[in-house]
Amino acid sequence: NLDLYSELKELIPEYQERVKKVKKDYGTVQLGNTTVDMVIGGMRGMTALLWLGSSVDPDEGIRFRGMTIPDCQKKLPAAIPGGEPMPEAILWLLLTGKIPSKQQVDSLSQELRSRATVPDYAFKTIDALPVSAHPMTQFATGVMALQTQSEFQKAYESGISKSRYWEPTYEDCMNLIARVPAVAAYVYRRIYKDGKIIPLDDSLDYGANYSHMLGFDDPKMLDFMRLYITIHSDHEGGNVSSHTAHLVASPLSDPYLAFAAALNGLAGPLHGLANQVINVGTLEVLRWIRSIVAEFGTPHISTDQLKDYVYKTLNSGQVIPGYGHGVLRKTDPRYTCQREFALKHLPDDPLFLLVSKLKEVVPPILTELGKVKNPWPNVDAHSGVLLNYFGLTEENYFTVLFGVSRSFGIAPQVCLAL
Ligand code: AMX
Repeated sequence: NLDLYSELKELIPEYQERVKKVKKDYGTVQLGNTTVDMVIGGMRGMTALLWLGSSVDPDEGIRFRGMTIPDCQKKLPAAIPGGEPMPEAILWLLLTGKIPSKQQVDSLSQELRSRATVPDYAFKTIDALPVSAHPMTQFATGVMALQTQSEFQKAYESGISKSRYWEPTYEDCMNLIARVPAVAAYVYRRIYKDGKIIPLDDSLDYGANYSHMLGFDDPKMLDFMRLYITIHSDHEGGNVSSHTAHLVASPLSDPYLAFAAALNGLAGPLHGLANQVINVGTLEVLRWIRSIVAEFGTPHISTDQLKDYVYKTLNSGQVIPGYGHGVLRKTDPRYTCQREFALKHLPDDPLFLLVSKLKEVVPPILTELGKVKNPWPNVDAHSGVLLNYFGLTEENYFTVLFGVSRSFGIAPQVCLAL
C-alpha cells in the first residue's frame, strides 16, 4: 500500500485479534514482582503498560519496533543520499512495524503537507498570551486550540462503533502531527524573531519543513532536524510524556487532549521521575557548558581545568547535566548518533570539542562517587550543542522541539491501544 491508512486498515483488525488472543491465552501469567522501590520510584523497573512503538533496554538503549538507531539510520529512507532517517519513516515504522519504501515515505510527506493548514484562531489564541509566557505554555495552548478540529470527538458523538474508533483517532493523529510544526514554529518566531509566519515549503519533507518554518535553512540543519525528531519520537511508556498521553487517551479523550496533557508533563521539571528530567536536560546542559566557557573565557580548556569544574559543580550539590539515566546503564545511543553527526558535519566546533572532552572527563569522576548507577552521557548531553551550532541558541525553546517529536510516538499508542 502506498498510503498509511490502507496499510493500517489491513493491520489493525489483525492486531486487535492478536491482543484479544494474548489476553485469553496468557491473561493470568505473572510478569514480575512489585517491590517497594518500584512503587516509590514511580513504577521504575516495573512492566506496567503494553507499549508497541519502542522498548528501552538498560544496556542497549532504545529500539523502535525492534530496530536500533543504527538500524534505522541504515534501513529507513533518507531525504538525501547518505542522510539521516526521515521522521515520516519512523512514523510509518512505529505505526505498522514495517520498514517503508522511499515511495511510501514520500507519499506520507505529501499527505502530511496536505493536512498542515493551521486555522488562524490557533495563532490568535497564542497571541492572547503574553510574549513572555514560556514557549511550552504557548505551544500547549496552540495545541488545545487545534483540538476544536477533533474528528474523533465528532465521530463519537455520532455513535461510531467501537471497532472503528481507530479511524477518526488516526485522522486526528495525522492532522495533529501535520499541524504541530507550524504552531511550534509560530511560538518561536513570536517570542524570538519578528513574529512573522514562514509558510510551509511544498518541496520539503516534514523535518526540513519544521526547520524552514523556524527560519533555519542550512541543509545540515534540515538533516539534523530529521534525526532529532526521529530519535526523540518515543522512549517506551515509562517516560512522562508518553505515559501521560497513554493515560489521558484511555478514557477516550481525543489525541489532541492526550498530546496537550503530554506536553504539560514534558514542561514540568519538578515531578521528580528521571524521564521528566529529560526535558530540562538539554537546556541545563547547554547552560552548564556555557557556564564553563564563561568561567575560563574560552571553550579551549585543558583536561585538568575541566576536571576541576566538574568537581566544583558536584561540590556545590548539583548533578552533572547530561550524565546518568533512570533506565540506561550505558552511553545512550541517542547521544552516540548525535556525536557521529557532529563528527561528520562540525568536527572543529569548539563547543562540540568541549562536549567530547567532557565525555572523557565526567564518567570516571561519577564512577568515583560510588553511587551513580550510570556514569555515561545521555541524549541531552549533545543535542543543545548541535542546535546552538546551527543558530538555534534559545535554550528555553528546546523542549518544544522535543514536544513536536513526541507527537509521533503517541500515535501508535492512541491508534492501536483501542
Ligand atoms: N551527577 C551527579 N550525581 C548523579 C548523577 C549525575 N549526572 N546521576 C546520578 N547521580 C546521583 C543521584 O543524584 C543519586 O544521588 P543521591 O543518592 O545522593 O540522591 C545517585 O547518583 C543515584 O542515582 P541513580 O540511581 O544513578 O540515578 P536516578 O535514576 O536516581 O536519576 C537522573 C537519573 C537522570 C535523574 C540522574 O542521573 C541525573 O540527575 N542526571 C543529570 C541530569 C540529566 O542529565 N538529566 C537528563 C536525563 C535524561 C534521561 O533521563 N534520559
